[in-house]
Amino acid sequence: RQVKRLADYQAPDFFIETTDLTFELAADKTLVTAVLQFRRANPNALELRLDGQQLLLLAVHYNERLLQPSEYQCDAQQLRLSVTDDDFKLTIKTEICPQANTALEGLYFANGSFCTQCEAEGFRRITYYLDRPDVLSVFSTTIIADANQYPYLLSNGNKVADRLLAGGQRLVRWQDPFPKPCYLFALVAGDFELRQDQYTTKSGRVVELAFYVEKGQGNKALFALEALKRSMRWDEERFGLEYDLDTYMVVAVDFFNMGAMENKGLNVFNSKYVLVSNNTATDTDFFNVESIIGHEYFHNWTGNRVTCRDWFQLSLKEGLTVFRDQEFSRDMGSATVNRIHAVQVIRTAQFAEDASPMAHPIQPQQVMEMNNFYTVTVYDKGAEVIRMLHTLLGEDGFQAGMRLYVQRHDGQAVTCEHFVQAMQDANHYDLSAFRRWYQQSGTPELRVQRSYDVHKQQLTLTLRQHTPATADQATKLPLVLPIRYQLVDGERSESGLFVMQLQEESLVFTDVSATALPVLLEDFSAPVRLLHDYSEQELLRIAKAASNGFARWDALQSCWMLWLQQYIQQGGAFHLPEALFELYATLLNQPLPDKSLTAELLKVPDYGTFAESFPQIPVDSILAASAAFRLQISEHLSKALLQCYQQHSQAAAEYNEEAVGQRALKNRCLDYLSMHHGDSQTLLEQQYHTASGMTDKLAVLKASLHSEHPVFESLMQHFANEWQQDVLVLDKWFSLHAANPTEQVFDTIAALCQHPKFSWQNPNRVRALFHAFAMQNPGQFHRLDGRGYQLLTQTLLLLDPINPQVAARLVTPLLSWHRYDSERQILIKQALRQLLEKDGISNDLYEKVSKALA
Ligand code: HT7
Ligand code: ZN
Repeated sequence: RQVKRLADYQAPDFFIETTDLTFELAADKTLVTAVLQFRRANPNALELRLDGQQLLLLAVHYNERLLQPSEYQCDAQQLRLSVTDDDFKLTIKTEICPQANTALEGLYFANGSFCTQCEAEGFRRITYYLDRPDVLSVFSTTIIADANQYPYLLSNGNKVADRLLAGGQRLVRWQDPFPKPCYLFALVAGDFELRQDQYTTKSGRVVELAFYVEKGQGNKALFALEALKRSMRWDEERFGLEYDLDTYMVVAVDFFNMGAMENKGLNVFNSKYVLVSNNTATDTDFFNVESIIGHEYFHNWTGNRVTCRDWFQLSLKEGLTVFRDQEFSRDMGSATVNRIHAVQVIRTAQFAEDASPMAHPIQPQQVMEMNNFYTVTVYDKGAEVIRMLHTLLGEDGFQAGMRLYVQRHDGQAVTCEHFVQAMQDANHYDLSAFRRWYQQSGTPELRVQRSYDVHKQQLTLTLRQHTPATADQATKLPLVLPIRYQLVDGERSESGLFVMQLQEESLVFTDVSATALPVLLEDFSAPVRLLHDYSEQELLRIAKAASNGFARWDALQSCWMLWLQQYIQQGGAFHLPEALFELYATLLNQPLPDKSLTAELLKVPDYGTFAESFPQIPVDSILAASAAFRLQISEHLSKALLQCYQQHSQAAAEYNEEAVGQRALKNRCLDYLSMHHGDSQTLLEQQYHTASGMTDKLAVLKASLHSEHPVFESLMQHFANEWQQDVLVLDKWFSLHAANPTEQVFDTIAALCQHPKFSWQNPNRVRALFHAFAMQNPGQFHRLDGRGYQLLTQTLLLLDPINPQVAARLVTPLLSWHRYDSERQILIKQALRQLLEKDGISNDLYEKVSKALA
């Protein structure tokens, strides 16, 4: 199997100046005619090699001449022909079968609509092409389809023709004035409900906004439509970037491999990230819709106008765009809680990826299947790297860098190096050492040692950084670490930024008392693991007193790790300290103005967070400790929890910061209260039946599941009856079942696979069941009889031939077998071998499984 390397990059031999596509759409047989105007870029290139997969080639014309099969070579991957002219036209006619396309890459037909997904390398499943992001072409698209069945025929850019043809067919033609790589091409055809609006840009351009959603769901798109307008305004105000076409279309579809896709002028979204209403969606769903709508919109500049030279540069657009969407979300809601959630992603999923066989830098150096590199490292660590640049350069310096980057590279396909260079040039700031973040994988450890000189009243911090070897890279070098700090010393507080460059450096504070406490890495100013020797008392002091909410939360996180270790050492005899209960009582009696933050502070970390602090994960101890911690809190604070619950039970049935915070706090209390089965039954039932929205309903189900409350079964039954027809809501029900911590889960999952709404072809359904099982049910997934691992393995064997991209994402929890005890290691490796031995395993799955077993 073939591996591609960044080091082997070569500029294209040919460019495609214009791409004129005609689609004659039918679900079983679509004809694609591509008229491609080529220009030679490399005078020495004598052969043109076009990518193509799963295509039936019908005819090739060179200029106007029909080529004979002897004049070209065509195999399962490429169409090759010799060319001597500098400028020439190829007309390529192919046939594809959209309804057989269950991989959902290229052009597929599902749920009555045609839809495309071309990133990363899906366009080659539509026609023979130079399917690489550094070939930018001006696209025109003609779509011909049955007028009744497919009233909406959409593609990128502006509509330039629309007419009825003989035989009930309709023809629509689109032109996109902006040259683009083919991964940004999109086509959608179907029958939808349309919601429209307008947005006037700061320079006065009127943009037509159009959302195409399933019939009957139009009202559920209104929040997304408003979120789009907020994104457009925000990007103008914060980044000075304005929209550039006259229309912006969003289509929501049910069958989609990921969250959404930023195709030029025609975003395609997983319906889960467009359709929300108070009744059917939780506050988290609303948050996700706003953030993903923003993310795809922000790509118009960071990704589309300035795109990637090759796929090794994916973080150029994704890291930067995640940074932009995080900043947007932060401006729309609780800044602190947004940061906490982003940091949790890094500390759990990203640190885990660094420790896994799939470890890679944000700019990967080699790839077998590009779809496997849409990772939390490229996206979220990539965003942290951009954030560090922002910290080093400040908002003004960062924006100056952005302006220079866009001005230099608009209309180009560039590398991460171009981005860093623009930041460097705009600020006259030497970023040479900083660049290492792009090529070095792994989680740096930053160890802090304190020493206090009583005579000089001087506190010295010795900082040492070390990045352990990763599966892909043995040797590591020191990195540039922007360390934001705050010194808490009685009434005095000093804050600043220390830029660490070397393996070991010192930070000295003078005129400070012996009890002065430095809070390091405020707001997680660098994506590292901080190792310190702070005592429980010191950490609780920060948790109580720090002015920065993030620092308070972070200190508590460190406390929880200490308590977990103590629990493991002492077993059931361990009791949480009185000081924690005092702190929690204060928070419950007088919540902070930011109630979402209060709810975060009151939370026992979840399994994934605890697990990530161990090189070898003590599954059973973590589960036992978490349950014990929750029980102790619920017992010690039952009165305060109930009071706080009651005080915050009247949140407005709206999505706004205050109401979201109230619900988060109330439902945190409910989660603890549900531990007392007898006392909480009425509370749970009452909240469930009188809930003014999905957040409160789901909170009841989660709490009763979490505490194995007998009311869970009957409420789940009620929920199923109520929401049978709404698949997005039903997905929540599937996931809850899959997270059932009892052995019953295996029979339930087997039964749910037969549910009329379950489909192996639909990624949302599959994820709802199996992602939830593997990620939210550690007790059953990691069973010592191997039943959990086998369930996932059998699922992957079935799913891989249907949708390799989704299968390869689901395999992730099996890759880190080395993180478990020897009994579990044997079981997981056995499961991985079963996968590898399967005939015809996809490249997607093969790359991950073979690395895990190497
Ligand atoms: N740029 C997109 C990444 C993507 C994707 C999206 C949907 C389906 C398959 C996909 N493969 C890659 C999404 C984004 O980051 O905005
Ligand atoms: Zn993106």
